[in-house]
Amino acid sequence: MSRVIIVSNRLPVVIPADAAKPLLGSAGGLGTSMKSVHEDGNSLWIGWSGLADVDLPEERQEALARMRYSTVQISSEEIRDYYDGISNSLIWPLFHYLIQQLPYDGQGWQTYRNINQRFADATVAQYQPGDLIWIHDYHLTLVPGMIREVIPDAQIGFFLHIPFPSSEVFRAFPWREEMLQGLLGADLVGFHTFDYSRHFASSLVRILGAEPEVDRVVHEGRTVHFGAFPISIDVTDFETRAASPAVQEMVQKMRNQQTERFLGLGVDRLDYTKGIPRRLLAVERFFDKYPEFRGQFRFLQIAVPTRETSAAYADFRSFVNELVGRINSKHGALNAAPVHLLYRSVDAIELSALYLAADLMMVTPLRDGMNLVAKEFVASRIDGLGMLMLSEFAGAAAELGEAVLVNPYDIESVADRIRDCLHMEDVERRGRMSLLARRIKQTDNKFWSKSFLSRLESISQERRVPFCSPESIQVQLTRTDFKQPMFLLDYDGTLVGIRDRPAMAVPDSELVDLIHQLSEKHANRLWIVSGRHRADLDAWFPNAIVNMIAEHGLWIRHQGTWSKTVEVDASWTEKLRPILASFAERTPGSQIEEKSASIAWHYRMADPELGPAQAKELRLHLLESFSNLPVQILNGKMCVEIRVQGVNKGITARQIMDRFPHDLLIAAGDDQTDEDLFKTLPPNALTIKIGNGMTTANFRLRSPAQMRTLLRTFV
Ligand code: GDG
Repeated sequence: MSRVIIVSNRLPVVIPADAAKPLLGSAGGLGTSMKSVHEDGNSLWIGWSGLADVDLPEERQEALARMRYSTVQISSEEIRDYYDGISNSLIWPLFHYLIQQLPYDGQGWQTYRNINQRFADATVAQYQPGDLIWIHDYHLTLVPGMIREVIPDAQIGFFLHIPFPSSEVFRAFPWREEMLQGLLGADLVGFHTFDYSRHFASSLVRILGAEPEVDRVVHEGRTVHFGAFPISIDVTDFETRAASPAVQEMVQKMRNQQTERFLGLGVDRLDYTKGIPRRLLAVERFFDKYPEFRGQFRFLQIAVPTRETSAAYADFRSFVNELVGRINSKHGALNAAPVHLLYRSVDAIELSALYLAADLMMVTPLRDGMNLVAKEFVASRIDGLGMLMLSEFAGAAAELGEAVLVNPYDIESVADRIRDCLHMEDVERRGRMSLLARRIKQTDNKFWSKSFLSRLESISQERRVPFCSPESIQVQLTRTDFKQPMFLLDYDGTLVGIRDRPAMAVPDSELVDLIHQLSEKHANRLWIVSGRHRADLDAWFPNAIVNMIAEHGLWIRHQGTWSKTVEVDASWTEKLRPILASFAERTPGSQIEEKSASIAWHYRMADPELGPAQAKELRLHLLESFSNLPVQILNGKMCVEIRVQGVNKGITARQIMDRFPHDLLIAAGDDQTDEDLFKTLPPNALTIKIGNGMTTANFRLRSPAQMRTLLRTFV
């Protein structure tokens, strides 16, 4: 396996400010899950030390280097904008669907950019060819794109540890395009669940106008893959700890001290996404409805301090405290409080003992990317007992279906489910827990990291044709001694931009002049090679000096006269017309275009998700029902075209090339029909793809404007 460069906001160590004190391991989802990758030995971890405005002493730096950690420095002012501001006050609540938590100004984006650039620079500085780069989480969404700019061939993976929200929510993010562009710098973007992956694809369609498939999208000539890679825990580690004498003794002690029959447990960072207030309200409601459980059930909430500098979190803490006070005064007795809130973290032994001692584990976040506590609880229950209550809104719910799933907003029902869990028969409890345990054992954290990294490594290194400039193509040309260049130029998307309606793509006078000048200077060697109906091209270039191939090669206009290249039977269009008409009817904004030997359905103006979905269905339908007809189905840009077989741009271009002498071929195009042309040209031809997408061309330009710049040099 190649070396892995792990890049995350924080390094997984706590570095005491006092240089004399030793480094400590830090708890937390990301750190523990990536631990196995780092422990395998062939990796380097880049991250912030956790100490702002501190230059680490040399011995510290050396100790970190020995552990293969490399630090990125961030000042406290930058932390305020990049970490507390954009990352935790804007992206965190928005991605957890808590739009009302967003601050009004959301300042700090420039700092977020700068820090992302710093992480990218630090990675580039350490990079060696062959490395796999794995970037983590919402603090660093721009880093993939920034690294890609400098190392176009790098293998870059990105994993998001929080949910990716529905595109309807994501679109509220002020720098949404920039963030998506940043993420698309990766080769593989991983999420916890298929839902998040689907939301991401939807945002690509709606915000960038991209055309993703279910697990990939072509972006700037590269295929970017995305998908679900549910994170997990070190199951064996939790099982072993649960069986250890230290934990077993502690469990015994807890049970002996407990006066109530049942213990309920919550373990979370004290974050507003974790659903602690509603969980407490459900416990209150449970005591209201089922008073027989007073003195029989105690609920212990471990609330780990988090992001304490933020005002929102301080207010939240006092709100939770008040709630606990209210419930205890309502349902408590002189010597017993039914709810116990511990505002601190516990050590690993205590945590395992609590997981084992609990009769009911309540994991009821309002939203959670995955939630590892749920998995840790299951792994710790080596006795096969206890019950997990899990929010439908945690990513873990997609995997842990045998838990008691609840809607945390439905307090009444959560209260009822608490009672159901406590009353559950042991047979059912053991049945559910053993299925859960088996599942998480099969897919532990090693499985997670391996499947992500091997997918990243195996993503085929398809031929990458990067964007270049017209000038760099010219530089290549100066090395060629040519006198008679021949031009084979597609029209839509190559000489003019793609328009919403095909009829709007009229050439401007600058283009008409350019084509006239080139046609004059290079007589018989400039050809517009288009899929358009000949009537359109006739109307736009009436001057007989311009030569053209229309309808994908079916018609040729030379010196103003049209001739057909082959005789075709197009009676099959009769059969297709009603089908396309029904799709046009069902897809507002789409339309049909008819040519002599083809018929096309355009969906450029349709809804950006409905259009492509209908196109897929239409293609399937055509493949199933018309496979016996002599037709070919083409996937154009936002268009499905059915044309007669045996006619394509390449076949007709060959006739032209044979007929008119030339010593250089320059062909340009933007879609699949132009690939037919590129494929038939000799290897020394200069082929140019305009825009994104797979291609066999040897150069790629960004836009028709760049193509025109190149053509001007031949006038
Ligand atoms: C983010 C996403 C996603 C908690 N209290 C103590 C303690 N912990 C440990 C738990 C667990 C980790 O912290 C918390 O992980 P979660 O997954 O529950 O939540 P986040 O911190 O919000 O993590 C989340 C995760 O990233 C990974 O991708 O699952 O959805 O929000 O490991 O055990 N550990 C100790 N004492 C405590 O008091 N020792």
